[in-house]
Amino acid sequence: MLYPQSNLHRQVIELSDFWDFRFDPQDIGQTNDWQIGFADGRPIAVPSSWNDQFEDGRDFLGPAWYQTEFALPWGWNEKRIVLRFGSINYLAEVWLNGQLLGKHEGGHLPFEFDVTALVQQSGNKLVLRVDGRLTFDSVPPGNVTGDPADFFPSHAGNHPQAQFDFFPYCGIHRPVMLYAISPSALQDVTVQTQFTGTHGQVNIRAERNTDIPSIARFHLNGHGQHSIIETAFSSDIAEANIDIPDVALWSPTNPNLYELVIEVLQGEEIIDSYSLKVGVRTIGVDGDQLLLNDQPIYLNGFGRHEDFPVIGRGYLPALIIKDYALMQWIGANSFRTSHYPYSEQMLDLADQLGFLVIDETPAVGLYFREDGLEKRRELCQQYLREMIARDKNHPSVIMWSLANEPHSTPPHARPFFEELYQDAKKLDATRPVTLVSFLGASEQAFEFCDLVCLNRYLGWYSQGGNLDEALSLLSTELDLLHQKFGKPILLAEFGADAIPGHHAQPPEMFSEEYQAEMLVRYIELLRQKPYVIGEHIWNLCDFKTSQGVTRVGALNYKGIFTRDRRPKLAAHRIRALWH
Ligand code: BDP
Repeated sequence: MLYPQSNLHRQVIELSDFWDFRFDPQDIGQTNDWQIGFADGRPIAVPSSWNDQFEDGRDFLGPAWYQTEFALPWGWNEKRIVLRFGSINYLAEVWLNGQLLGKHEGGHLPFEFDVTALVQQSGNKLVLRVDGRLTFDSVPPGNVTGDPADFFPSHAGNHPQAQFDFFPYCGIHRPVMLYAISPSALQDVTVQTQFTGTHGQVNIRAERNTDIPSIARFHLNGHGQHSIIETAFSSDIAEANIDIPDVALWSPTNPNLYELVIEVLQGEEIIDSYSLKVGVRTIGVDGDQLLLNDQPIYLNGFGRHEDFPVIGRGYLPALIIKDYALMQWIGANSFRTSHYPYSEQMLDLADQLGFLVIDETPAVGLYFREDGLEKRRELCQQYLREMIARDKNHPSVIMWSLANEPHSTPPHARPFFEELYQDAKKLDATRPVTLVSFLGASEQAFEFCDLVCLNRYLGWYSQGGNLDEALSLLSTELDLLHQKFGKPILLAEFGADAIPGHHAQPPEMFSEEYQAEMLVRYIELLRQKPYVIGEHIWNLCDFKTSQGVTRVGALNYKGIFTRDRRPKLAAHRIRALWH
């Protein structure tokens, strides 16, 4: 899926603004024809979560209604016009001028509709019904009833009820865009790269929805390279392999990017053009190592969240810049998009700044009771397809994560994830595929995943306050896991809550000293294990979650920065280790 862009042949406008909004607790909107337009709306900022914008409705998860009006810019006649939503949590239904365009389930991933036949020059009325309610068969799930053993550890008593530990923010979270392209424009581009010695190669596949005879012209520029290659479309596909005799590889220390421009020509006329940044790099697992450009790479970084006061999970460009500044200051080289795909801009900057990203689907807190399993399977497959379609061309994305902490002990969890693993490999054979688990040796998916990603909180949820015992257990477990699976291990989460300003010497739980000591001692241990390929601290920043007895102020305090991005003691200690 191509991110919209503006150039001589394409134009994009954003509909981000103040829209009209209504909560609909009795779910009467559809029967009262709100899809045509509704009265008594109040203003709301788009994009942003709705939860923290008002004095009422913080814990209300839906349904709710949005509406706005728009006119087309000058010159869009005879273009294909597409309406694109970057992320809506969780279920969106969309009407344009009273006509249903369609539905999309699942937040954090984009979807779009061709609106050419429905859109007018002016006075267009766009209406959305957004439902953030979590059900036992949604992914991620919420309001799961039944035997807690099926989904331990559970967040069942928390409010609002979700099967995961972050606030279930709802609403239109990323920009809404309207774009115009030629009816025979490019629909998709896939770039894969490889190299031998100093010789690089970029393989490009361009796709469109028509078989009108056309030529694709590929330009690749940068780092002394100026190539132009032309190939005729064979039906709807055109492919090119571009050689780079003296390649500037992409890596965290040298995030070299080339500029690829693809033009589509009908006769002499250029009818479309699309540009993309390309980083030439390879990634793979070999024995106990993770190899970037055939060299072992060690990941130091974080599990994170898209989360900030007032805006919730809404797109906030300055926050993206700030988080990269903090990660650069501390010396991180990587992060995981726990527990859902982050914005496209986050990945663009990872490409540019040289961060390695484990891209995770929204499948957090999955459980394996039979009821609803088919629906959960379809949603997981859909999310995986959508995530790979969106993110496949980013050099920064080095791995796909199928899920976080599924409750995957039942035997049928194995074929469930094996199928997803195969799907991921079919969609993209160039990246390792993993799953992040707390189960350890009993995680069935570790048998076929390319590497082991483990979450551990010894010294916190167990062995609380007793770091000597915690570290000794961790050491034994890591060795056993390595013996059993024979794969590299990433400690994908470890951490302790620290209330900012709370101190204790000797260190005690919840103090900044305890958090710092626990993280440093974990890292010292991990560095002694040759098969450990990385350490991802949980979490970069404190973040909002549902209310419950283990979450003071409805925050998870495992950040080594506060929610407003100030360092705790641990941040300074980790910086000394990572530089
Ligand atoms: C892990 C989860 C993460 C939680 C963390 C915690 O993967 O989402 O926030 O525990 O308890 O199990 O802090």
